[in-house]
Amino acid sequence: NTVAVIGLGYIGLPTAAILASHGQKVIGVDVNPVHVDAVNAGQVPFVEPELETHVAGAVSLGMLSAQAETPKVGTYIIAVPTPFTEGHQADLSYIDAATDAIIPHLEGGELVILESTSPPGATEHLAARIIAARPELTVDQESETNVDVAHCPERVLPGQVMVELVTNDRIVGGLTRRAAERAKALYQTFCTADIFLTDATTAEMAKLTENSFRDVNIAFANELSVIAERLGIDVFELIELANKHPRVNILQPGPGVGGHCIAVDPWFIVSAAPEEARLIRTARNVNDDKPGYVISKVKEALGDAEAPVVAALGLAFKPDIDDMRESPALNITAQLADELPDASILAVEPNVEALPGKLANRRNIALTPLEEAIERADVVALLVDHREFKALDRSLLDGKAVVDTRGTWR
Ligand code: SAJ
Repeated sequence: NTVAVIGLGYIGLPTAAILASHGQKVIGVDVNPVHVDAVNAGQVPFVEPELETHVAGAVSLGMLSAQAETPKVGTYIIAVPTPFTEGHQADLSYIDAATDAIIPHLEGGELVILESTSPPGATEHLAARIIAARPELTVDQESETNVDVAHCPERVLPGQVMVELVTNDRIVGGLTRRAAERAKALYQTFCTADIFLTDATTAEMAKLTENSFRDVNIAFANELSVIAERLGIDVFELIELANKHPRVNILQPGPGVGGHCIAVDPWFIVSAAPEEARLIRTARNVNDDKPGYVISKVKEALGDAEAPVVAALGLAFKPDIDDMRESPALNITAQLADELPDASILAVEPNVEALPGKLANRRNIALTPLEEAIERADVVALLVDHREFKALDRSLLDGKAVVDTRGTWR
């Protein structure tokens, strides 16, 4: 029984590789030829520790291959992106396209798993799409000719994916009990933790709830940072002390929330229940307002210096990675360059060799080595707590105005 994994990105490729290295024959499917060619060469087109070892091993054993066309197999896992539109609605077009590519191959008896993070109702939507195209099939009965449909959201942390795929508990939501049981049996081939069964909508909401919990908690920390500034106290000390309470566990403030998960998923809950999701919406707005606040602090620190120089430390969305998706550090740096046309913005990002496309065409931004940027800067803005910044010789900061959004140099 071969498994087709549709979407060879940050989640699909690790899932394909771990299944294949646990004895499952896997065909990876991707519309992007760069991903297909990389996988067939045993390589990984992005940074994720340990992943390449799994991919290379599985490809050389003939257990994993990649192609552009969706094949006819017994089990499908859909792991394509679910971005949101301008109006904060979930964009299901990638899921629809993947489903449409599967539909002609179905004859009953298959298992279709939606792994992409999805708004409530997406799994039922997928099933309805199958039935609309193929009314002779069923998805809601436990029979020989039934197509079993389940939602199994991933919950792995970028940077630790290969470990967390094995050790994290999982939630599986089936449109039927049998669909959930079959999906559980597949994930049990590599996952050593508990796998809990529920219905599809609860599974969808569980994933969104986890990321919203984190977003709300970070918003609380970000709001505290602005309050502390107004009161003239150190927010990092404040949180450290409050967290000494046995039932308090506040997260850390920063320049905003980035990545493609925590800054996105809460909107799926808001758009599903706009009247009710008041706290979740407000938290999103609090976190989205934080980059603007940081920009105002940098401008304040510059005063009316002529031809000012700003060192912007970090572009990634979190420490020690090269991922810049939805990164507040990247957006702050771009916006500083736009709003301060006479300033030189010295961007420091130890994890990349060139400025990303979004910054590359601005004449007043230059990718600069750390010590040179600090030496030349009037204001140093610490946007990401990369290990190189934590290790900085603090005496280099003497006489500089510092906006330390992460509390790294307290
Ligand atoms: N952040 C803070 N303060 C904190 C913690 C995080 O400002 O105290 C910021 C980070 O700097 C970053 C953003 O939040 O900009 C998100 O980073 P993260 O490390 O919290 O999470 P992600 O986006 O890398 O991964 C999350 C994880 N979800 C949870 O921890 C609940 C991961 O388990 C999910 O699998 C992943 O989202 C996903 O794919 O949904």
